[in-house]
Amino acid sequence: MVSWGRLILHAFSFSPISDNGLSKIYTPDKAKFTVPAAQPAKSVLGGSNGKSFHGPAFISNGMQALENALGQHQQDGNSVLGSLDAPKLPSFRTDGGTPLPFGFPWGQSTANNTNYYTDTPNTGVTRYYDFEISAGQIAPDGVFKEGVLINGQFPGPTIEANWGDMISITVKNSLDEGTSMHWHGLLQKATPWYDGVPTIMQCPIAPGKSFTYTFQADLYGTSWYHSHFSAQYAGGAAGAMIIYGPKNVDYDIDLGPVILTDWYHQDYYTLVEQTMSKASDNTPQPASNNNLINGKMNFPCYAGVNCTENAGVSKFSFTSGKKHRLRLINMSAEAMQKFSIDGHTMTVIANDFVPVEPYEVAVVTLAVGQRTDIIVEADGSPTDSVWMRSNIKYCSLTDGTVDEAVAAIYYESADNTTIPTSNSSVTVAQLSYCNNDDLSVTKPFFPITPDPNPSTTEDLIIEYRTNETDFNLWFVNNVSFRGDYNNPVLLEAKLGNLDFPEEYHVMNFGSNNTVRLIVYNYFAFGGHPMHQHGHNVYVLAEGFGEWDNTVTNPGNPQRRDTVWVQAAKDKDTPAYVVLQFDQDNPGSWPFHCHIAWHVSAGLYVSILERPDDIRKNMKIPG
Ligand SMILES: [Cu+2]
Repeated sequence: MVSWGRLILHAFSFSPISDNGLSKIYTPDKAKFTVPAAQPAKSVLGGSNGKSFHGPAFISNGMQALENALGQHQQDGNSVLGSLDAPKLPSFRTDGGTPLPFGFPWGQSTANNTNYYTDTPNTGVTRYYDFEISAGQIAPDGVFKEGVLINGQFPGPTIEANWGDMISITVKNSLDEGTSMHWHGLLQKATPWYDGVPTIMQCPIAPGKSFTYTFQADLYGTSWYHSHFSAQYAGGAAGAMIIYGPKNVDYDIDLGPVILTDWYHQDYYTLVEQTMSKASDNTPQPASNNNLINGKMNFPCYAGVNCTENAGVSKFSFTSGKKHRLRLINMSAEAMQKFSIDGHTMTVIANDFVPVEPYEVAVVTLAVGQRTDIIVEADGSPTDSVWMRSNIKYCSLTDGTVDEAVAAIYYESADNTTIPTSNSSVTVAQLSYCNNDDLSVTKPFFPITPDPNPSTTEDLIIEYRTNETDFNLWFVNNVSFRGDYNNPVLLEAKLGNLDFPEEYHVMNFGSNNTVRLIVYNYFAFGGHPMHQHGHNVYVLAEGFGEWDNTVTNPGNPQRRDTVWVQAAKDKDTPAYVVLQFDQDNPGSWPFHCHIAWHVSAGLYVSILERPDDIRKNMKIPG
């Protein structure tokens, strides 16, 4: 239900059909709603050969030790993640002439004395990386497939920088199709042309060509980078990006990235074709075959699959009595990940790039694109071994064979080949609750009060419909996005061309100081992780039906860059989230669903912010 009061107000304050892509007073066309094709019946857990395996890691029955049948290189190429050899992370980088005023690269800034949106330090240091994107054979779960690799690795290399460093990355495209790389969550305040999105601010990097992105690490914490070309990242073209900064909580050991990925045995382009098939073909959305932690999991191999049993799960080490930081990143194509560690509670210290007042959870929920940093106190005994788990059974599309990734955690005196026997105390109710932590508990550590009276408010209505040519597409306010690789929005805006084809779905918010977006999801079969480029958004409220104007924690609401909007209750009762951002970053910024299949089918808008500034002041490198 839309808020009629506000829409009528809009009708008086704007021309009802404006040329800025706003205020078209759109109401959902419920008669056109499409019900997605039914998923095939799920396999029994473990698949047709499940009786040949035991335990949550699907170890073949003869095996009584947790050993990796495939070598690290066969599983994940050149990646070192997921092995006990993976390096622990430092508090910050000290190489490359890092200055340490007052003992830290960022000087006297702390987590609670500095607004990181306005006061990024300048370290004067640049971190250089060379990435080559190429196709290559990997077998993360023992099933061999051609992945899209970065420097021959899956997951890709971990970027490490200090807050305030410059990062310069030359991306060489050795694929036979285009590519581009997006640095998820960074604001790109000085360099909006290096955000890495084809059709919005750059042309794709052509096969055989290179492109250098140079930008500042303007926020700190845990994030990732990924190809923003088609659904390439679902084939593997993604990695962790760690920006060291002030700590909001003390801990002893940084275990580094814990990357959670739903996994598909088919190539990503086959899956995109599947999602884009004719509506009358009644093809279901792709279902994942497995789930990975740091690029590893076993698969219960069955006849007809090119597969190695006991391929290997990831292993981590705990030191008893110490506090460990784990940097959880959901790099999935579709899955909402429900993460837990048997017998251990977790303290959340950051969501996305926003440190929060610490709070305890039994399960961490991460929608696609989201990150959560946790502290886990190793309060077991020195010989303990326990399972780490990430479950996708209830809130995601799986084929049922494997619906939970596991990894082994070994305390310092445990045998590193022991099969843990720990059990999870997480309940089905917790695993089937398909939403992030309540907004009332997620309070940013550095408080900011948003403008209670935003300059403009826009409703965004999400629908799933069959179009005139028999394709099932996502619509936002009656437009399904299609971009043009040759005419990126930012470059057009620089030229003063603000008349965009409707399917670019440019929403020109002009020079408004603050923008409020009320996002209504009318799709009753799933939610959407909505990712805002160029900003952290305030998350003011969420719920079902019509927003009652109540804001959660109005003095300091949750902020993040990827916000889950739940599934609608039914076609008359949408789910909503109320978001707001300050227009302090001139540029063209995608706001899109991060589910790979949804963004491919049009769930995408381009927010054009301060086009006058872009035209007059922006110096875009040629
Ligand atoms: Cu979506």
